[in-house]
Amino acid sequence: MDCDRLWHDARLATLAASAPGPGIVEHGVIAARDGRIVHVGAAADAPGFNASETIDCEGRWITPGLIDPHTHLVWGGDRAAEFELRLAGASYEEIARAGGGIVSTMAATRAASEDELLAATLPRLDALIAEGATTVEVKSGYGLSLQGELKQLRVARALGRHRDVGIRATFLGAHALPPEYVGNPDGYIDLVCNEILPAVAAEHLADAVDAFCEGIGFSPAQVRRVFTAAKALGLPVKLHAEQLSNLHGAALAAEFGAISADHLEYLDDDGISAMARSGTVATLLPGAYYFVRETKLPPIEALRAAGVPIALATDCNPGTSPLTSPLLTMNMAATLFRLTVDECLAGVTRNAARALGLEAETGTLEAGKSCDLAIWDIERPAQLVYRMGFNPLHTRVWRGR
Ligand code: DI6
Ligand code: FE
Repeated sequence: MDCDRLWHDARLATLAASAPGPGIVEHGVIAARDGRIVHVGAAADAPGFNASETIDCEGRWITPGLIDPHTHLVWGGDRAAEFELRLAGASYEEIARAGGGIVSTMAATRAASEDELLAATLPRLDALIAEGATTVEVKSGYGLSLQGELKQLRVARALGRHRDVGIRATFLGAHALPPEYVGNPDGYIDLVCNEILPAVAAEHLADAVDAFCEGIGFSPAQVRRVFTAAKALGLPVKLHAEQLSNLHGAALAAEFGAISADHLEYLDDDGISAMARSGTVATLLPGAYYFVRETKLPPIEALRAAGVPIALATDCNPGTSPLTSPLLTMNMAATLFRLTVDECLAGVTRNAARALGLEAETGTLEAGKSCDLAIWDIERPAQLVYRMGFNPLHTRVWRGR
């Protein structure tokens, strides 16, 4: 078999859905051609290879490249002062209602140029990449105006030209109410649906549409309008649902065939059944749970019982999760949410791909998929979840390189 590159003497965690657990293959090989995996499996069963380049992995572990399926990576300014207010006793919701929070980041993001935003964002992206991320979702939602949202999404797209990483951009115009529309949230939703979203779609700046369904965000009726507009433009939807309260957002998302519903601490049984029926991924964000000192756990056992796939993401944002570590995200999911090691691994690979609608493209080590690999200096996969603040990445491969 002809190939460009062949990795051998590796231990594989393929994460293939057809295999039990993380799909372990001892003495494994992976062959790639034109950026795609053309063969993966045990060396003993492999065909003969004619490879341009052969890489001896010396027994290291290979997993799929990691996927961070929920970030707000592009923002201007900083919220460390708000963090100090919270340490002094103010709650996240109090700060938001007092005009801080998301709206303060909006002001700083509007004030920054595209180049400034790009320069502020690249170090955050680099931190994800340094831990083996090969695909990262990036949301808008700090512009909250036509020009502001377009600017943020253009920066998200530019990230993929400045780094070797897959970027999925998500339009989150319905993230918070901008000051111009205080008292008139439906007027802002008109702007989102009738002006911003069509402009975003015309420039192909978004791969999906999201909204923040919450008391301090938008109502289910308003989200429904955004989703209806997204569907009319052929864009898949996802939702920030049940983070701080239960507005039955997950069920609404499922009704629209959402690829994911995210956060979900206050998710109820009806929401779980609806997600199971629609195949909507539950994207859990333990960094936000930790950082806002939430105490209500997402209903992990019920999600498991219903067979809802669970993905994990950093939710990297300046207000509730200034986290740029997929590895620490896994550790938090295990420690705080009691996910197993296998669930954590699937959460940042196979299920994260599904949460982005990329399950045919990446997220597992299988022939036909993009050759996105993370090669680790570890003795067993549990070490990726177990340690805190330690990065055993040896090599990262994106699209075969
Ligand atoms: N939920 C969150 O946790 C972030 N956005 C959202 O809808 C918070 C964003 C921020 O505080 O800046
Ligand atoms: Fe978020």
